[in-house]
Amino acid sequence: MRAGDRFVVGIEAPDGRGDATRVPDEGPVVVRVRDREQGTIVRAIPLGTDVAAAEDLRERIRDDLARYDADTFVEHYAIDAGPRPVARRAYLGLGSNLDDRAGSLQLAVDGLAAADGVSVAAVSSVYETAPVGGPEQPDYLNAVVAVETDRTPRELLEIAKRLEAEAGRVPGERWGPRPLDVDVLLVGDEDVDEDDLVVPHPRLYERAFVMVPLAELDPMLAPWVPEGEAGVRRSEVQLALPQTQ
Ligand code: GSY
Repeated sequence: MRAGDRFVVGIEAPDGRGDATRVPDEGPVVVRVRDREQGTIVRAIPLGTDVAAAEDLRERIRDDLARYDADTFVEHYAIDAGPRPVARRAYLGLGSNLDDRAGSLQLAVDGLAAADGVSVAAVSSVYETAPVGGPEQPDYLNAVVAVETDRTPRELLEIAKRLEAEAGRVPGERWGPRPLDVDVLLVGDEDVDEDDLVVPHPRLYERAFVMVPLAELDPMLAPWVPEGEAGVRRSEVQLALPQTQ
């Protein structure tokens, strides 16, 4: 959980110098901290008419967002961040085509199970799949994991990025070979459309290497499943469902 990703800070002032319109009850100039995912105001600090003080405060809060973890920030600013979303089912796609492919997929499953607010509900079979897109590269092992989670899509993305880094992935060519890829495919019925995060995953329905394992976990989610689709065949590798989570 990174504080900077969960809150946004803005000034609301009557003369057009702020980020949004004024709310009359709270005075002319107000610094507001919003929950980034939900857009709700979690703290409003009225500053009278002092726009310069509001700008200073906004900068200080932004610095603290970058400096503190979310829990410290919430405590420091006496923020009521509201209830966590209820747990819902999410699906993550796993892929590996470098080094110890099976080991990397298992590392991802274990890492998901160990993450706060995530429990692994089911793991699909593992498939040996021909690479789609990118340069010439080795075949992939692919699987899909179902989790129960109260994490937001962005928090799941952060966990995914952390697991990829732990498996030795370094930023490289787009679509190029990688020891581990963890894609956030679906999170309940949430829709997210941000620069670096789109859920449902934008290429979900085009990719047999995702649809085939996803159909195994929930056939309703995979309306077309290319039985025996070229390039996707079941592997002998089996992933273990973590025992303690
Ligand atoms: O998007 C995931 C990485 N990736 C894969 C993959 O996981 N499997 C196959 N078969 N092809 C892929 N091309 C890319 S990029």
